[in-house]
Amino acid sequence: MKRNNTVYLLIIALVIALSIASLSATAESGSITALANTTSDENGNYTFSNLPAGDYVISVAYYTPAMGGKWFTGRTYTSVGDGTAESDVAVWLTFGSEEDANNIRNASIDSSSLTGTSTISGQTLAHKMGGEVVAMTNATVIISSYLKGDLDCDGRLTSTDALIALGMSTGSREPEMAGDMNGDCAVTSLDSLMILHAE
Ligand SMILES: [Ca+2]
Ligand SMILES: [Ca+2]
Repeated sequence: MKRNNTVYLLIIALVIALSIASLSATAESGSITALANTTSDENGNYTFSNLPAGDYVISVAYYTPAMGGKWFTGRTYTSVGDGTAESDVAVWLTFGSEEDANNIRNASIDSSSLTGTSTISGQTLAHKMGGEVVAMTNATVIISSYLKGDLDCDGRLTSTDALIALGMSTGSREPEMAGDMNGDCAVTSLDSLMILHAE
């Protein structure tokens, strides 16, 4: 009887610990720290300069009062070498949530690491109904650095990230290019293995 009680208490403690962990994960997901922000021009062009070599994610938010007011969001992963320029990095926008758009628009900026000489530039684009490509002008564009393979965004590569990548490779999760370790533009079980080995 006593042993049963102990097991019961342990299970309750585990459930509470897991709930707290998931709560704090939700609370953190809203805040984004970016290296820089800008607004795309009248042709949808954006440029970020003074970047050090590294892996970057570019996030875009756009609002249109048309159709009763709609938010668009988009994200592109890219890398740049030391002192080089990556041009034509397109960010494709689709209908997004107001919450995601506001997280991008309200991102806090820490530009202290912008001491490099690399440049990333491109266009913010969307497909009109019917497939025609349009440039999204005056969209909010932010750039953040990220650790390749860190799919739970905790700053480390662990077996959790490998499991998430495995889920992406089997189609049970939406693939994110942050999980593409070998740069072949797909998340496969090989990427999952590479994350596990990098641990
Ligand atoms: Ca991680
Ligand atoms: Ca890959």
